[in-house]
Amino acid sequence: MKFISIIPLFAAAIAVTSCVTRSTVPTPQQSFEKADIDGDGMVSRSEYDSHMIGEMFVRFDKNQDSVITREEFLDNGGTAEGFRRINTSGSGKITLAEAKASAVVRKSLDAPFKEADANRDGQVSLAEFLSYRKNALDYVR
Ligand SMILES: [Ca+2]
Ligand SMILES: [Ca+2]
Ligand SMILES: [Ca+2]
Repeated sequence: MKFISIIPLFAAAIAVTSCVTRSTVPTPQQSFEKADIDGDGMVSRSEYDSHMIGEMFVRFDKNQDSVITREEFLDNGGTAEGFRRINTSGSGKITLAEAKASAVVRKSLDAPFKEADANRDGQVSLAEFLSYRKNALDYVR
């Protein structure tokens, strides 16, 4: 629970994407297909992590320079402590590689993944994904 409070928006990441006003907003099905990197029709935990972290990264990186500064991180509701823990290099900028390698970030996805994986088989199916996304949207609204 401690990890989740450090990066509050990660849990709602799936829902948030469709609220963003952009011409390229994917449908939930397109998001699922994008997340399913190996195309086997299921999103594994590592595919899920990769996809979510990528989505969140884009959202946090307001000026789109491919790094997240402390300011950008805090602007999105992150904490200074969270930033320090993810920015393991201490450079003051989080890269996508750093975010994906971060145990803190991955840990913060435990709860949303478990929630999405309704039948607990360790994979998220399209049906589970759509259902989770729908519930998450209601929750966010
Ligand atoms: Ca897959
Ligand atoms: Ca940036
Ligand atoms: Ca499942």
